[in-house]
Amino acid sequence: MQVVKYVFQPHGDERGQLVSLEEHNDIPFQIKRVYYMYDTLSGVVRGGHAHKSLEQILICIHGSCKIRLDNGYEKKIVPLEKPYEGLYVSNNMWREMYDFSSDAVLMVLASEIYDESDYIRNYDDFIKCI
Ligand code: T46
Repeated sequence: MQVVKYVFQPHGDERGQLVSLEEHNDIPFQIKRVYYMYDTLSGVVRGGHAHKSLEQILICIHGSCKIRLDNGYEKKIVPLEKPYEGLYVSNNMWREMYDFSSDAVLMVLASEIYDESDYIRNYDDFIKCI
């Protein structure tokens, strides 16, 4: 499985850093939704599902966490700990987010608006779909 990690360009100066993300230039899809999670409790595992068509970029803009990706054949663990790195997560990819630091803010750029019918929440159903 190929892990696609984007390294964005920080525009740093004496005041600090700024990262700008433009759809199609920096992000390989039209951004229809942005959401983020914070105050994640120690030991929590989020996700545990795949999507039929949603594509996303996960950016841990503060703190750190780990992402477990599973395409049904292979599993990979990807640490996210830099605010200028983004992990591309395609459709048909089982994902779990875990090992959140207490200060972690995980921001997600999504190619579609929220649609519960796009979720595959049962692992056996996921395996049948791929
Ligand atoms: C994903 C991973 C990385 C909304 O109302 N709108 C939204 O856009 C989202 C994402 C969630 N919600 C509601 C639905 C639930 O009542 O927020 C609650 C928590 O959502 P969920 O349990 O799906 O969160 P995670 O962290 O398990 O998964 C999320 C995304 O849902 C999912 O698409 O890929 O982050």
